[in-house]
Amino acid sequence: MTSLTRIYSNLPKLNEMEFKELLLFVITLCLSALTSPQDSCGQRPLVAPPGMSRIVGGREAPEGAWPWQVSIQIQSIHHCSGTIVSSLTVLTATHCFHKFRSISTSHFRVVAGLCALSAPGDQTQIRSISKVQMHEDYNDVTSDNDVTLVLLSSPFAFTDYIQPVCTPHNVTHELILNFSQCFITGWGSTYYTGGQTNRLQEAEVELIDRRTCNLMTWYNGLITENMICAGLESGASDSCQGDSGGPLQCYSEDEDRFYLVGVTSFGYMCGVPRKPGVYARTSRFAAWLNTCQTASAPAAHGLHTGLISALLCVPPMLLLNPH
Ligand code: 4AZ
Repeated sequence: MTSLTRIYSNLPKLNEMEFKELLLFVITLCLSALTSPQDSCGQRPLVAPPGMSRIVGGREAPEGAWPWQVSIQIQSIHHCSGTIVSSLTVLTATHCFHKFRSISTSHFRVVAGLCALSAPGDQTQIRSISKVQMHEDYNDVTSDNDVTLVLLSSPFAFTDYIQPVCTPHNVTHELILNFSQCFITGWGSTYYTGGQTNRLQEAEVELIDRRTCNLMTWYNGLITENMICAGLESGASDSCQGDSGGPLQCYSEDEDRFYLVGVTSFGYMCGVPRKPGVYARTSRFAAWLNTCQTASAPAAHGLHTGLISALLCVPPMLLLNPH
């Protein structure tokens, strides 16, 4: 008698077909709960909506202000930032991993609920990485498609200090969200060639349209449709070395939520006039993100892919005719 059959026989009220359907339903529910974006996303339980606030040109972030921000570390040293998009997945930049392809993922870790890099506290959760899914079309010369999905070995438990961000469904959705304010955050330098900062910094930035950003005196055509520029023309607010992979997040007043609009990618030095930070535009990667998250679900659970596929793809004939 197989263990599955034993379970069936212990559930006299369910016939085989009903049991399989129930199992299928429960598995699908569990996998999607862990890897899909949450219904509750982009909200920060500890901090009020952004008021008149005005990295480079930033300030220390209040505790719990950016609960989706994580530090991706190599042997416990901050390497890049990332953003929690579901309890099991973190979005970051491909250039954070591309040069380190030969380093085993076991040397990396993802740290959430962190304010000071040197002082992880009671609110901090640390996870190892089970898979790094780099964008297949990443171009290390142009930085096009600079997005990578990091799959965690076990899920983050959401708290007031650890929450997922929302992601736009597509470019149209990004436009209709009509963002009122955007912020960049990170532990990167506060000036070009400077060191990391210990406490998380935040700075308000403006989204800059691609036509302006591609002007000859700005980036002269380097900005692809998969990128979005953000900063100030003066260069007074900018991301810098060490901020890579981190969030460009914008607040929707209508929805009272934050959306991940960009992933910190590159820029000409830091804080230079007409050379704003360049971010991978998340709305362009919504379909990729969905596919990746769905495809990674079985791996995330250390479950046998074949078993899961078999369960998820129970032949309809079998369901209709259990005997
Ligand atoms: C970097 O090296 C980097 N000013 C990130 C952002 C910017 C420049 C450099 C944008 O990680």
